[in-house]
Amino acid sequence: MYKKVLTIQDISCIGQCSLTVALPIISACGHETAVLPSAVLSTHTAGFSGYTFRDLTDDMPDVCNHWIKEKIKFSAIYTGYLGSTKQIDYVKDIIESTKEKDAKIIVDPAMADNGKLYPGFDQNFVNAMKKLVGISDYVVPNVTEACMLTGVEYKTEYTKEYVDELVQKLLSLGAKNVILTGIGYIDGKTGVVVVEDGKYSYYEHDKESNSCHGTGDIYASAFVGALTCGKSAYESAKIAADYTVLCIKETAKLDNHWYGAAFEPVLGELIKMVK
Ligand code: PXL
Repeated sequence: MYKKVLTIQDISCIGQCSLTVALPIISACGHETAVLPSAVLSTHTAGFSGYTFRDLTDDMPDVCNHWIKEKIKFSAIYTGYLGSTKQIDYVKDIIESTKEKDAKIIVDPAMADNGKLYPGFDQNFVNAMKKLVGISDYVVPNVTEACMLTGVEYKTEYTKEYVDELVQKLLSLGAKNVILTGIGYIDGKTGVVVVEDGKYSYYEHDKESNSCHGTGDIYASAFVGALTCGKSAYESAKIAADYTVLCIKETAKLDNHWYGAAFEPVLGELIKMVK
């Protein structure tokens, strides 16, 4: 069935992240993709300096009211990088007013990585994000984001018990299902922990030696695309992981492509995987 997905995240004009990744990936999976930019930046904030940042928080109530007037509804709503703490309340209102009855709400709490918040975010933003996570059907954090949301200490080496604590605390925030990315227990491997309807599974795969910026957005977008095709959370998490690995391998072929991942040349592979 032809589904309508709304994604709310920033436009980084340059940087292969957020909307410039989500829109092509979800479209390639066969879904109509509506966008609500949370902010417009000249580039993303990781590695560039002097970027512009146009916060679109104040436009959101009018956008929401217009969509309510037009009776616009979505079968899935996926949020990523948001522009301000105040905006998170508006995003919650938009979700409540525009979701179809059985719409899936996917929250990627895109705010941190490698133990640190992205520039411009603070504890108030984290606290507001906890509330958005609380209304999600699927939350898709990396380990850093999971730690910030749950107050658990960030570690780079950990046990299954540590991961279990993160998962339980994310569920107690109100998230119905958890997709925890970047979980590796042994050298050379990484993977994703999926807790769907209370059932745990783990998809482990080889860890690529190069890492790229923007892979979290590629991962979450492919997950949303596959999930909206009717795949289970585990299947969607696996497809998203396999696709992200292809993107990282593609990027490794390039010289000095440091700011994002070359996801476009392998979109055809994603289309085959979600069919
Ligand atoms: O990839 C996450 C992301 C999205 N949007 C902006 C960012 C980042 C990560 O740094 O800076 C603007």
